[in-house]
Amino acid sequence: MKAGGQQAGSPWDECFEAAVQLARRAGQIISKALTEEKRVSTKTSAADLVTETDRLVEDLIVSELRKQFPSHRFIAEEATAAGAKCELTTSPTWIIDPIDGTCNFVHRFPDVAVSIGFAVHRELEFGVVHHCVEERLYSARRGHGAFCNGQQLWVSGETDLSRALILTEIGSKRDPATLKLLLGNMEQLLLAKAHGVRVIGSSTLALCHLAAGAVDAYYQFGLHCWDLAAATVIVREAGGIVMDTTGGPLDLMSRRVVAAGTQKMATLVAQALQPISYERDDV
Ligand code: LIP
Repeated sequence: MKAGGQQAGSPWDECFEAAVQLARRAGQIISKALTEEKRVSTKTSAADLVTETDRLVEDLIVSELRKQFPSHRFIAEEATAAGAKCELTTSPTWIIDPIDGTCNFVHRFPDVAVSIGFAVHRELEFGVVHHCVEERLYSARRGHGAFCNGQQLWVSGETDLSRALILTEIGSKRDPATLKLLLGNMEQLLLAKAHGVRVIGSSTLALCHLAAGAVDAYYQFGLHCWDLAAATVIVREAGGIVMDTTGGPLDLMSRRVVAAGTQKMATLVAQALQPISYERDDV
């Protein structure tokens, strides 16, 4: 057995092992920096934050992977913010969020994670998410199951919205029209008598909670492909559904998602939502 409870023998073994090692190294840096003073800047809005640790960790992960896999391509959050093209081609591509939950990180709220996804021919092959403060390493490879610290994960089988616990995230836009839609969507789910709607500040970790069966559904408008790539493999390998908010197949660049333990729950949540528009990642 290799890291994360996976079997050996697939062409991307070496890449997967590199992702696990780097997620752990990055996690040590983030955990140490969590309680230290930070230099914080904003990106697309006053709520879209970045610190020197986001950039340091991204540089570490990308430079190490580039050395090992020089022909591979990269989509990484801070490089994209600095102007790099966000394009998913058929080439082997790493999709990296150095710190998912940067706002949490800035406030020392401990839900922060490193997220490393890997796609080939535009299909997600594996994902590694490291909740560094709690030392939980989530991982999944296509066709090999999903694991957290070696323990296999399974989604919840809940199909009734009135018994569901649902996670969502707020996203970076804060204009009145967006907030009205955002709160209206939560209201619809609460009117449908969902047990609760929660926000934890990390899309990646929200999806990992779904994979672990701790919540029944997750949805968001405004997230990015690097928030979603690794955790999508983890949810699917735990038996869950990850799809577009229209009910169609997931489009990694569309900045919207509904995920659930069952197709029925995913459909019910999707039907309750009013769309909130965000510019695609790949424009
Ligand atoms: C953030 C997410 C947050 C979500 C934002 C954003 P970052 O990622 O984790 O939960 O609401 O849309 O993408 O900036 O912390 O990596």
